Amino acid sequence: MKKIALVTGATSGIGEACARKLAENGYNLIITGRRADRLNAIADELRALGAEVLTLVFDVRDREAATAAINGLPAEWQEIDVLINNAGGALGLEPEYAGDYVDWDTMIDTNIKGLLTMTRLVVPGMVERDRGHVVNIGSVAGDAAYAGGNVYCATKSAVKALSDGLRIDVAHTRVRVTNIKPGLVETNFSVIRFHGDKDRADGVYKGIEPLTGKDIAESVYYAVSAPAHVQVAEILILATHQASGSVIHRK
Ligand code: NDP
Ligand code: 8X3
Repeated sequence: MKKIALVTGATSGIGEACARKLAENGYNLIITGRRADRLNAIADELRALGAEVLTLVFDVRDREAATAAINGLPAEWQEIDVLINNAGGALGLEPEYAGDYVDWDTMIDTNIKGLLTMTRLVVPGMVERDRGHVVNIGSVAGDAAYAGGNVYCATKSAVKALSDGLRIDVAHTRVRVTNIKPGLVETNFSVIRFHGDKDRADGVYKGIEPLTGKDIAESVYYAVSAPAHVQVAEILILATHQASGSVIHRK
């Protein structure tokens, strides 16, 4: 029987690449996001790779909708083997004393509370079955703050703490927990951070070859395909000319 992976935020970037990598490697996929049209298009692509696919359209900030989606899974989709908590992003790059309240709340509600909700809904089944793997998409931003990163960095530090905490709480089971911490990955991330300003977003990746969603998916797959007795706790993946969240050499 094929394993089942649930990927949140699979309509774009890293989540989409993870879904594709897992479909290529024999997983069936539950893919989630807010954009139904994108989810359906990606589902068709994954089916062409041989996967069975279920799409769930909900906002991870909406706890009721998330609960209804997971508790309402058809019987054959309930035993989730891999949960990839990927949905999230950054909004703004203002100094902490000048940030936007709505941007702050959106990041905290999505990157921390959304991830926690999904963990709370999916992990009890993993613990009961004594198998499963939670992959949280953290960030180099969670290791140290950078200028203007303040709240986004705080949410990714929280992802590290929540990954470490969960790993402790499931240590009596065969459930594994991995925190993947990418550096600069060219996706829709910066376009969203800068509220649709594509030129400013392009500037983030100028003069450096950034990572791709596919590069991150390779690391995710490395962790989930490791032998059952091996728990990859964390992976920090940077572009070659990036040394940390704030040290980036540009040509
Ligand atoms: P994208 O903007 O390309 O993708 C973000 C995904 O998250 C989309 O599929 C989006 O789907 C989903 N999403 C966002 N908000 C919500 C929500 N409230 N409910 C449900 N889904 C949501 O960015 P990335 O692929 O780069 O980002 C994915 C993750 O990787 C994020 O957690 C980000 O913080 C992290 N990351 C990114 C890095 C980068 O440099 N790009 C580096 C390190 C970490 P939809 O709009 O359909 O809801
Ligand atoms: C995304 C990477 O360095 O832009 O988490 O914050 S960074």
